[in-house]
Amino acid sequence: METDLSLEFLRVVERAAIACAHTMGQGDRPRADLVAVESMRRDMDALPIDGTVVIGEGERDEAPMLYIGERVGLAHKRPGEHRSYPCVDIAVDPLEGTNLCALGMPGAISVLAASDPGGLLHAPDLFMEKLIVGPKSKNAVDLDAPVADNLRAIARCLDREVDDLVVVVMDRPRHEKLIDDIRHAGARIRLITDGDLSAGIAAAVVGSGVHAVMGIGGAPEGVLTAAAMRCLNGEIFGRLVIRKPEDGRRCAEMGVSDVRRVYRAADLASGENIIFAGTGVTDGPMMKGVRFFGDGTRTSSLVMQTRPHLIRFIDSIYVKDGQDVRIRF
Ligand code: VTB
Repeated sequence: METDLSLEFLRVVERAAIACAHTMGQGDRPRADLVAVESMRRDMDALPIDGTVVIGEGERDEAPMLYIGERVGLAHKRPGEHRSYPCVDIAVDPLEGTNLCALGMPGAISVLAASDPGGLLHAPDLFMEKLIVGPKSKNAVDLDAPVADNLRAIARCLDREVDDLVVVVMDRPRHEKLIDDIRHAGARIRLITDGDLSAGIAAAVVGSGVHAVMGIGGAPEGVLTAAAMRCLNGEIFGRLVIRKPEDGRRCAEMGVSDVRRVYRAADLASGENIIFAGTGVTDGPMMKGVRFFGDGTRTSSLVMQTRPHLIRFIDSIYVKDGQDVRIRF
């Protein structure tokens, strides 16, 4: 896969973020999601790729666009053309944090990850137990260790006390014991209503004020987090949560044989060439939300790749045509 595709992917997430940012705070979740999906789907087809969606909006019968297995890109738009386009597997979340966008709350982002074929796990749409940490702590924690042990290990690696740590946890009844354990160990907690992917990215970046993410969230978001960790040298430990027999069957259909396996970033996103692109929809820890200023629109994004290894924080201004627009630094 040619990694100079990263700026093409940037445009895709920027435009999806702009599309759904118009719906911010309207309380209309389906619409917020739909406009992001439509935008991403349209732009994806203009890319010079032979793409396959491996993580998308759902199965073909439940999602009209960006369904798992959908072929996207110019290779499919212009099938008669005898040009070859690079084969790329794509994981998308056009609006990660639909609730956040619909309620105008912080942390909604538009994201995608891409890899050479086979480089992103085809994760079933189940829950995943997650432990996400930054580069310094990644070799000192264990998904099965007691929470207090992991917190002590992270504190040691970061050269601070446990009560200096901030752990992000999604505010859900299923996390009652986890939250108790973290409080008991003395660490601080930031409860979020949604969006463990954006919190996971923050955990891998020094200076974000987040030192770990713990708890159960979506498995597809886990794969996207893994792609980001590959670029940021952070780590995600993840294990699928099987709650009913169908979940096991679903895993088998998707080729997951060992459901108890603890995956790490390099298992969930194993491709040599990984690209990750995300744009803030509402303000978040790493990226500002979309700002409309009459004569233009400003976006804040993170575009990363493994080969060459490059992290870019990108501030873009889409300027309206035909006007004497002044650009502010
Ligand atoms: C999780 C989390 C996501 O939705 O998938 C969550 O990983 C859904 O969990 O970041 P619940 O079923 O408990 O609501 C997000 O928060 C947003 O997509």
